[in-house]
Amino acid sequence: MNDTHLLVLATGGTIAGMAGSALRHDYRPGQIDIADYLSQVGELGLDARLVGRQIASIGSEDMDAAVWNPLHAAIHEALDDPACAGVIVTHGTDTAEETALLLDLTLPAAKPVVLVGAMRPADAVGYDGLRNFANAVRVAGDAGAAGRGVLVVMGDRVFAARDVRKARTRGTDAFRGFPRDAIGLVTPSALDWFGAPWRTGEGAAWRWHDALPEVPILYVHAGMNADTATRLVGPETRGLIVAGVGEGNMPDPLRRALVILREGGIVVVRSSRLDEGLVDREPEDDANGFVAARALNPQKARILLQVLLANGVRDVAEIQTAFDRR
Ligand code: DAS
Repeated sequence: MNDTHLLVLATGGTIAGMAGSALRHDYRPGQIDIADYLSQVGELGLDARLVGRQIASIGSEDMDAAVWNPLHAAIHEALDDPACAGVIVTHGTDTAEETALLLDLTLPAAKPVVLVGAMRPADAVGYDGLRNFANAVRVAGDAGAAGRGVLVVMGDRVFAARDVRKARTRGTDAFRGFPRDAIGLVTPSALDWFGAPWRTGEGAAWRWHDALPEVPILYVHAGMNADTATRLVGPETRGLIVAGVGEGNMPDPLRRALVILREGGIVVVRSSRLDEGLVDREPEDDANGFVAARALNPQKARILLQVLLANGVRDVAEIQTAFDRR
């Protein structure tokens, strides 16, 4: 008997959320467990054998190492299991981009790993979760999804982990990619890829660590006082992400305070608080000892820096190379 299957790892989120009424705006995420969810999905008649496992039942605003560690271990095990063709992770949309990048940096690209969520709870009028889930099954079951790293499926579109971001608080088209937009279009019955896989045969880029170093984000604004930066940094802080204005800019007193922190061993990365903010390296970065985040937004720059630091990478040039990589 062919026991090839897709593993579905559930973490909660709006895709498993319930409002108690089809018209209510407020709701509770993570209310439907994966066994019940998969029995509803069974009625769609999807061409796939789905095996479910509950990892957590949280809103993704609470996502942290307590969920990431068992999630990563379960995916790793599934990637080693010849009977498992791919993995789907149901996830809240608020921090899906962070989990996607963290997994992308630390997992091999041999089989499809797909995150999926919903913008409306399961009992809402126009629930988008079932369609997104059916789309995720199509993507995770497609051999052409391998070699593209971790993917996020939302609103009939497929995004790569490095590009994806939640860009709107409401609406079923809340996700977009930057600098590259969707890399595929999907419906429950069709899948079109734009371009070829780019990570074919690649192993994990970085080793997994159960505990990641402390890296706060400093959100820059007009009239900012340099003390805000020093107050943010504690004895455990190893790096700092600056969500700068425009192209990662900041007031000069703040820059000087960050240079002192840098000299004390804290890695400083300049990103932008703009939604589509490309921050390139500038000559002053050499003098300051800063890193430019390129196309990563502050929350994703934080994940990359945490993974690099956990892997013992401290050298600014080496860190810059990891930020430059597509
Ligand atoms: N409750 C939020 C979350 O879990 C929103 C969502 O899932 O869409 O991220």
